[in-house]
Amino acid sequence: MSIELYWGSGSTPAWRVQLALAVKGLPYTSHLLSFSARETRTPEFLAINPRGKVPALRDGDVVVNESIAILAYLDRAYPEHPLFGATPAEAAKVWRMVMEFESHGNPTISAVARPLLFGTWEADSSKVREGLPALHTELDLLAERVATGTMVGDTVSAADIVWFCGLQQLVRAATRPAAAGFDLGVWPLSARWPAIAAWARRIEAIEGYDATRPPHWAEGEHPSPARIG
Ligand SMILES: N[C@@H](CCC(=O)N[C@@H](CS)C(=O)NCC(=O)O)C(=O)O
Repeated sequence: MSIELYWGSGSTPAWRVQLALAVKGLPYTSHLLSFSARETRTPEFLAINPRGKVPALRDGDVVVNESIAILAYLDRAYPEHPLFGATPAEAAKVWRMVMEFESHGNPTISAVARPLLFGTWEADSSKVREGLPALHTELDLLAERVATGTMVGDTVSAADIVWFCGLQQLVRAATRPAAAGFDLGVWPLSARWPAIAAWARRIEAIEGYDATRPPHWAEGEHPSPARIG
């Protein structure tokens, strides 16, 4: 079967899937869709995902939407280099960390990052400041969880991938000029959270990592750091 991935530059859910494919060393056909050209809303793409969202993956007759479902599918279809642990206990821990990102990590990061990324930091300045203590608490917890190198077991799992992509969104926001007015205390990560920086370096060392980075993040007036670790 040949894997096809529909993705968009800067979509962290899509980045999760690209990283999972890199961890597993699976080749795929890339379909990069332009958000600005509304390529996620064409009849052809809506036939793949009626919600018009990337990532979407096709593998022969199987079509999967939703990044975490795609990771779970890839792990069942291509078990080498497991993403959801090697034992039932590890699987439970990976799922717990993934769901903690969705329930806690993502909203906490978004509260601070989104106003900086989407140009609303002036109107939302109190929300950004109020979000900082919770953000620092999440980063403290993440640092504890990655202190041994990876979140679960000793290989990169779906938990690492999901948290890493979320962290990337935070770093992109924290390295924007507008962030200077907020004293986020987040960048460079190594200043306060060296364990997180070391963990990020490990993920950035995955073979093929560079090809997974959102292409447009390397461009423009304020490119994101090529490495966060
Ligand atoms: N929960 C979904 C989120 C997918 C999503 O929101 N994708 C956004 C990009 S990050 C998208 O495709 N937006 C395009 C649009 O709404 O037209 C997942 O994890 O796959």
